[in-house]
Amino acid sequence: MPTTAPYNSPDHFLMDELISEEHKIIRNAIRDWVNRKVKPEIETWFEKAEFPGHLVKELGELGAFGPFIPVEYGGAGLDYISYGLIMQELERGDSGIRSMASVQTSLVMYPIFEYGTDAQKKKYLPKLATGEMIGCFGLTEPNHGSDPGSMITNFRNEDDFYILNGAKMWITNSTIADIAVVWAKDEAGVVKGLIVEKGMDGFTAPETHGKWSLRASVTGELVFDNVKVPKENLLPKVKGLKGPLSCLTSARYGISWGAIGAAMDCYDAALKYALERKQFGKPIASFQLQQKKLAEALTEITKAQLLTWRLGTLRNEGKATPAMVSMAKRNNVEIALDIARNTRQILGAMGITNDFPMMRHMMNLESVITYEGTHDIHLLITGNEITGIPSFN
Ligand code: TGC
Ligand code: FAD
Repeated sequence: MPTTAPYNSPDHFLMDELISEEHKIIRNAIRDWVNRKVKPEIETWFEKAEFPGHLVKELGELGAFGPFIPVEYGGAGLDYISYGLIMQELERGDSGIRSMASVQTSLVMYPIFEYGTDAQKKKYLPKLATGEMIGCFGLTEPNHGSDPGSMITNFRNEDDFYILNGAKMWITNSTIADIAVVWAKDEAGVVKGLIVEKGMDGFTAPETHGKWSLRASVTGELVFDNVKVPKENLLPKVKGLKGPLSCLTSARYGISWGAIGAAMDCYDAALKYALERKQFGKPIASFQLQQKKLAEALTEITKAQLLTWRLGTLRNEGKATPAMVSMAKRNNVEIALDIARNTRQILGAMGITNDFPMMRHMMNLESVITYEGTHDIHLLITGNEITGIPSFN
């Protein structure tokens, strides 16, 4: 059975010396909440394939929605290290909980804050920050995933409205969202963002079932059949693919921290088990092969921590490039998935049960390595950065 020993965050390179007292207070508050509210019940929600909706308001109270959005719009006005630490701790609980907060923060609040009118900011941001309102982000389509520039969802002018047609797929929060930030092409074929509200005629959001990953998160479609979207719902300050891609840069940044949280949780569970479980009269932690797995996990967690801390510092200074974010997202999700697989083996048969978190994290991370740009796409972004030659098409 899982041990009740307290949680010790791996900090082999004394990373805590690189963050402020305020950062530690924020991290510890989220960590404590995850320990009390997420970890004891997440396996049940995951097994039922249901999103723990009662946690949304609490996430809002904790400041997990829009931490870097200014206080005047309901955010917490924090820096990007704080945002990263919040994502790390939430994903230590479950990738689905972090997904909820990532989407709300980086894919809904961020574009409204960056590209919206003052009226849009005042109308939506404070309610999104408290969790009174839930948002989702529609970019991916049934036939256009890695290549969103080829999207066919479109809108045309009609009096005071735009008429929106098309469909989005694989959308986190779709069925529970009050608003959707939807990326669609105008009559000239230019990608623009629209805020579509639940209840608009012709807008439906069916749920996607049968996922073996992110089971404690809602995923679904967004279907637009001649939806009349008021013209004031257009995000006026951006056009072209850089609109949605800049939101992805923000979310990918958070994921690069989040993945470390999942890896930390697996490492912690495996270390405690290895010290308690005996075979051949000795703790299995005394066998070199198990020490190798633990030592490699700690090494990769430490490298990922250093990478994200530096990335966060650069993002605070406005110097983090999208290609840097891609490298960190790609690396950290890969090491987290490897750590989930390797630490699961340390537990032998016990590792396949839901008494321990490895299988759940492993299954979740299969989505995380796919969404927000697949593992392949992030490699190609790095290749493009090195050579100056895009090889996407
Ligand atoms: P490309 O010609 O390279 O770029 C078009 C314009 O966008 C700019 N740009 C970026 N801006 C900000 N951040 C980025 N990461 C950017 N990448 C590109 C670029 O400078 C250009 O600007 P301009 O001014 O010249 O127009 O575009 P491309 O069509 O060749 O695409 C390149 C590619 C393949 C890298 C891109 O399309 C891509 O990243 N594809 C992956 C798609 C993706 O990540 N989808 C994610 C959907 S949302 C999601 O998964 C949410 S999961 C949420 C959860 O539950 O946590
Ligand atoms: P495809 O683009 O069809 O790719 C299939 C395979 O081909 C991949 O291995 C890919 O790497 C490879 N490939 C594609 N192009 C190239 C290339 N040029 N060179 C080499 N290999 C290539 N989207 C949203 O808009 N909003 C959301 O909230 C959202 N939430 C999601 C939640 C979950 C649980 C999941 C699983 C996905 C979510 N997505 C969301 C969609 C996600 O972003 C896409 O799944 C992802 O971008 C990949 O698109 P695709 O699945 O269509 O795969």
